[in-house]
Amino acid sequence: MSPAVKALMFIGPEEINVKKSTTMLYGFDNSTFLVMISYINPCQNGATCVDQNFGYYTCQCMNGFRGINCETATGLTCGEIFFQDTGVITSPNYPQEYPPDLNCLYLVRIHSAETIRVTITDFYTESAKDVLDFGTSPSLERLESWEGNLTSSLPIVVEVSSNLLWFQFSSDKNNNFKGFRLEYISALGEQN
Ligand SMILES: [Ca+2]
Repeated sequence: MSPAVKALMFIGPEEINVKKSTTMLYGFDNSTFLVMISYINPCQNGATCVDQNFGYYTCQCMNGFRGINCETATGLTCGEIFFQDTGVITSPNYPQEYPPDLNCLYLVRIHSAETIRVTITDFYTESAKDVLDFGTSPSLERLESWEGNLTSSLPIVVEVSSNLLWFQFSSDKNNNFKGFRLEYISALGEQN
């Protein structure tokens, strides 16, 4: 929440896009009297505030949020629960481009498994914008996070001691790519 300081100029009819003022400073520059206003970041939920002309701004929302100030959670847009000992999870439309504004949650629940191995066989998303997060239950803590073009690092293998995995895939509003494909298998699945 670092304040951005801009010259007070013109407040037009789009008041909803004008930053809330918190501090006023006064000063002289030659013979011109300047009024400065310190602003707080009006963008919510981790969004980035981008200054526009005349004191206006826009918010670049984090994945999963929308609205002028990114105040609205979009909720889940897709997902699936997997119960089998082995399976394949892909991004929507794979290997075609995934849609924008995704917030997908995939769960893998193998009741009697002690370990599950995940192998990412394909991964290409927009760097820093379209992200696959990965963790295990009961903790919602993120264990891994992948984004960008990981083609040269494939396959990526992760083995965890858990019988429940979660993957959350989110994309922003533009620049869509092929997405991801991963396989999971438990020790039970390997014995079959
Ligand atoms: Ca994107």
